[in-house]
Amino acid sequence: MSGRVLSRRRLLGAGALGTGGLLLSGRHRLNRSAAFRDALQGAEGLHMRAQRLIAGDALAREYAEAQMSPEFRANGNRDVADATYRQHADAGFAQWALVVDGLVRRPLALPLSALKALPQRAQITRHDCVEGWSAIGKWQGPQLSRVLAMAGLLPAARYAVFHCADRFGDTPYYESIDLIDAFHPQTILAWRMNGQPLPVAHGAPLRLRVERQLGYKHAKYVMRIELRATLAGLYGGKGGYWEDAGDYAWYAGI
Ligand SMILES: Nc1nc2c(c(=O)[nH]1)N[C@H]1C(S)=C(S)[C@@H](COP(=O)(O)O)O[C@H]1N2
Ligand SMILES: [Mo]
Repeated sequence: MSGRVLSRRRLLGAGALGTGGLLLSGRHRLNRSAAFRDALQGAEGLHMRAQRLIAGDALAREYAEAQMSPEFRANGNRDVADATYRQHADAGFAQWALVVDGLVRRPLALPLSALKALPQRAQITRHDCVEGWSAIGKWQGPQLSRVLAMAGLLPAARYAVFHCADRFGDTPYYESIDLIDAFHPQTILAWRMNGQPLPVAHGAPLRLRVERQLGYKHAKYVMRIELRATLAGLYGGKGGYWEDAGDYAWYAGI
């Protein structure tokens, strides 16, 4: 049995949601119900601890090529207005580099060529968006753990924060994960999707895949990874754009 046995749906129980409620309704609709919101917040800590206890290092399910979705929707921002980003995109990201900094021994600036030269992991997984759609796609890139090992974490590092090139209004998109997910074997920095270089709509040149969590955690347009001791003091302090703006859960394990 997998860790999915203790899914959020089960922990919340049919009582709070009605049978299949979480599956059939979009997150925005669910958010309107105060009862649902309370149930989610109350269950969240339990859910995270239970998944960590029981699933431990369990892998998200991986699929066969034949199961890949014919269409993979692009969601959220599908392009980036930032002038520096646009210049890099026009140049095929040849001059672009991923910054890794914060609580690390060796801050890095890794060009795409360096990320492609690292040992690669490819995985076919299902992406679940809280807006009510899923798609199965193939992702490839180095494991985040390799990049973090190159940078060398300082003892106080607790979170990896992904700073993105895009914004909603004035607010940049960002996301964060703890070190358990950062070092999970399926957590990769994907530069390839479905056998092609990552398209701009899906987060070129680099996006996070953190396969045991919901879609909004999978930061696209990752420009910088910052290692931090705390999420306090960063934007709204809740660890992600939607966590700050939309009351989404920081721990979005599925
Ligand atoms: N930088 C950035 N990352 C993002 C988003 C975004 O708008 N900007 N949207 C999130 C959401 S809600 C989802 S479902 C997925 C969508 O990824 P896709 O466009 O490859 O389908 O990206 C996530 N990561
Ligand atoms: Mo999403």
